[in-house]
Amino acid sequence: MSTRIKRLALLIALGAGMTGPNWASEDLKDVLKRRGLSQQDLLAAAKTYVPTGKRDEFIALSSGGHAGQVIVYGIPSMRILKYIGVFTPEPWQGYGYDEESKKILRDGQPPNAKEPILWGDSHHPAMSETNGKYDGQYLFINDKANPRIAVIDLRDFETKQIVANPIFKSEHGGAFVTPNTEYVMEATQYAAPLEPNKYVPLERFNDEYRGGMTYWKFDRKKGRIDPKASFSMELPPYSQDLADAGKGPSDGWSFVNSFCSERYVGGIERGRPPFEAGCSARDTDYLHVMNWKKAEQIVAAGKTKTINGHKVIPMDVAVKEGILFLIPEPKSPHGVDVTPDGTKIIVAGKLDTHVSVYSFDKIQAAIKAGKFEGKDPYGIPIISMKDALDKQVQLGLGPLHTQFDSKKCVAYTSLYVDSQVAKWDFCAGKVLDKISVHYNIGHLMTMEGDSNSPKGQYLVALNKLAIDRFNPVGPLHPQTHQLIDISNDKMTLIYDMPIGLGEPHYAVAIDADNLKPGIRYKMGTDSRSDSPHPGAVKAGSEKTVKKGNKVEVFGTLIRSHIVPEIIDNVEVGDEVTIHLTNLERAQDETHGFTVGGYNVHASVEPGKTVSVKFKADRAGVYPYYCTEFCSALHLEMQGYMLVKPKGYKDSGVAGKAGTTYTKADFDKQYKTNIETQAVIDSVVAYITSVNYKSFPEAVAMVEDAFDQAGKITEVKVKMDAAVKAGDWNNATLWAGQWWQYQVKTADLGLRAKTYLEQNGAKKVK
Ligand code: K7E
Ligand code: CUA
Repeated sequence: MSTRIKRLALLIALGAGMTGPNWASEDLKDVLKRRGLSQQDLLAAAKTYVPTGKRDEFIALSSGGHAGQVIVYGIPSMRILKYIGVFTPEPWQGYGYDEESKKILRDGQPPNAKEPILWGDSHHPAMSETNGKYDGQYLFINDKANPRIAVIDLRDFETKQIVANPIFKSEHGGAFVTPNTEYVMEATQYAAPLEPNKYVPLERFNDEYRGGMTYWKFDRKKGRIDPKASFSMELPPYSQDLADAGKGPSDGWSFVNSFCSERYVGGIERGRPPFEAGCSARDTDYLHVMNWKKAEQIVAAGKTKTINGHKVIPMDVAVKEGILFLIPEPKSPHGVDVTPDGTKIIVAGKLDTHVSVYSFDKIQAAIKAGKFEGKDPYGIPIISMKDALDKQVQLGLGPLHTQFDSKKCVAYTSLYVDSQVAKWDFCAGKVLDKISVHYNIGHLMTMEGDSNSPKGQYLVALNKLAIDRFNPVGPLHPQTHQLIDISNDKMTLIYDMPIGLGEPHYAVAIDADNLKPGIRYKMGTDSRSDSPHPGAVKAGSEKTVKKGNKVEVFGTLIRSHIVPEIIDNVEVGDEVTIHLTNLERAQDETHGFTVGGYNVHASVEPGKTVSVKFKADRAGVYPYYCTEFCSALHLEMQGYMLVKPKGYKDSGVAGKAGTTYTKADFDKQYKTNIETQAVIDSVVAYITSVNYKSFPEAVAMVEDAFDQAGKITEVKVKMDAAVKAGDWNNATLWAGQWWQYQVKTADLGLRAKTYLEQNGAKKVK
């Protein structure tokens, strides 16, 4: 380096206010050394790092476990994008704090629950499919503790519906979808009487406790589950576990594992060995094989019984109609996964070192030939294991779940006890590779791994224990998702992500290009019902209506004011409903709303209308405000609700205004406005000098800027009238409002300008 350039570099460094060690001059080698990183680490970082402003290839939707939420994150960066409120209130999104979302939680209350259930044990998300492929439209997820299935619309990532299972007391085998999302499957876990709130002593377990599989009919047009068109198949009290739907050649069939086919009822306190002993005594349990397409016809033919308003195919009918079969499987199995080509069903048993690969063709051949090894106590025909098995492959200790690669015959199985992932070939029946994970892996997930055409590339290990992986945060450790590169023969671990919500059992990941979320709602939409909101109003039509003891406010939100700003016709004991429409069209201009002390909160995204409702049961002064830092004058986005005591009489004493203004104040504000206009003009000049129309993001900002500027005319008319009347107070205030619109216009204009400069906008003539 020449002395001149060195001196120049020094000058620049000093100019930037830098003293001490010049970190900016650190090169890659220095950083590796300082941070103790290996070449391997560097490679992993390069594979996962997503530079600022760039986006991820895949979007994962993970169960939020006990938090009852869905966690959305990007792959390979593992950056968390959102938590979606599903089974539990989520304050940021106003989920459970506004009327529309409260209704969803209310409608999804289990029939045997009295108090509102405020948690969920969410396990398995499932992506909607069209012809066996992820279509990016809907996500379903189950709640094991309070048998429920939720529907999330991926246009806005909002929960639209929760359906409570009418007959189960516990479930696990959901949500799994059929290849065209005709049905969302939900299987029981712990058997119980199917009627709600019915007492049956454990002694009658075999006769009156039942398991089952519910087929929830999904109405694609409405984007909702149709409970009336849904049905269940009654199953023996065998603790049904995980399930999967057939695909390709096995489309129309469904499979569910079971454990405790011993039908043991426990009772340590009765001097009996515990469940764990009695439920794993036999060598085998049963894989249930069920024909849902035929079941559909049986339901249509009315061969069902009705329990709690829900259609159920009794076991004897299922047996008689030939839609229910059992196959022995190594004891206490867990995952059952249909291969992408639909020809094989892979079952992994926690207590067996093998995975069992069943052949769908062989199963069908046995059924056709009527070749059974016997019947279970409920008369269900049993296909022998040897007649149905394609092969067993020894993988390691505690195999649980299996996922698939884009490469033919390649599968990945989690090994819980070994804390490993096994990569293996289910056609050749051999192990290809193994990698250690940290620790005790449950589910694993490949990209679009449940579809008929998985994408390969990455695998996420969803581990049960973190132990020593992260900075300690007390006895309750974070949950961990580990990202593994599966694009080569050898698997490599490339990222550890702690998740501060537990326990995230399963996740699904979709190619980011297959998702097409919106950025705003049609003006006045109730997002939870996808319909026009009756409380929506346009700008200028805001009103407050009082009928008897009901006060209803039809308000709007836009940077940076709430209309109305004063709600003063409320008396103690009145029921207050506030509908708010966000008039913004700009991307990411969300406003929030709350009234202190009333446990209400709304997140109102552009175009949305939301209602909050409460009983004003205390007299007093209640400030309300916007809860999202939406603009420079966000803090001023405020108002007052005044709740009068019953029969309040005003003393008639007039108060004084906080500040009054003179002509000099007006002149000063006016001058400022003229100067601000010059700034706006220069920004406009820049924007129109480049090809901004080629940038949709910039176009949206420019449109929004013009929206804001467009409001100035009306304000100026009011200002002029005040000037004419010599009312300097109002003239100054209206001039101030004019300036507010200018500030917002300038803010957007500058944002658009920066965007254009950073994205290489070109000069036009
Ligand atoms: Cu294996 Cu609920 Cu799918 Cu957890 S379950 S691991
Ligand atoms: Cu709107 Cu802050």
